[in-house]
Amino acid sequence: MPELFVDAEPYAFNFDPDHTALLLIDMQRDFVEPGGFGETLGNDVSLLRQVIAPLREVLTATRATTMTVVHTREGHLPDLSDCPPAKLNRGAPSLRIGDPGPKGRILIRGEYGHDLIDELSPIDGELVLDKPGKGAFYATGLHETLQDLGIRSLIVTGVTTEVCVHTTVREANDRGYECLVLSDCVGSYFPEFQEHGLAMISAQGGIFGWVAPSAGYLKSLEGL
Ligand code: C5J
Repeated sequence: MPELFVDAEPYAFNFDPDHTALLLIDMQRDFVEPGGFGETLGNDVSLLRQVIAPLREVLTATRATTMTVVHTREGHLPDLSDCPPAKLNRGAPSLRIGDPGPKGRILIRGEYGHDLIDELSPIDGELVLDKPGKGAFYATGLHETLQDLGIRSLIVTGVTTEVCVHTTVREANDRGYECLVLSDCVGSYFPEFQEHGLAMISAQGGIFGWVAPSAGYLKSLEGL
């Protein structure tokens, strides 16, 4: 497989598609649709929906390659045994994790609101990982799975930029993965966090990784 290049910040990102996975973080109804976890925390979920169209394009183009695709879902077991009290009791949301909401129990596995949005539904052969934390590497076996597949680089997308995307990129960086974050395929409820969250990844010579718009990634796939 040829090495591909993406024009990125702070400098070109190169990757071998056979050793690269596309990661879609938490594109769940609970975060991007009204009546879910994101809204119970007081957020305007419409801001995250801008990510859906470019991410769909990225997913479609990636499916035409041999690359690995991994979807994650943040959520908890119905008995909440994997939800630490510190997470359950944090803040003053209108509904807490596990409470019944319009899309089912908030952030609970198996509920309608917990599942991935229709626009980005996984297909056969794609991995779907349930995670109890913000980072995709915590208590999921993701690292072992990626190692078994020979993955060295990650194309990172999903929500939210400063929470689960950032936590995951930092975890990945410490485990030796090279991460390219697609700037228009990650979203935040806070425009200023979006801007600064992305800047923090590529600053200091790429302290956590690389950042580029999806157009650059899509262009690189034309080299296949
Ligand atoms: C949050 C996430 N924001 N997926 N989760 O609580 O970023």
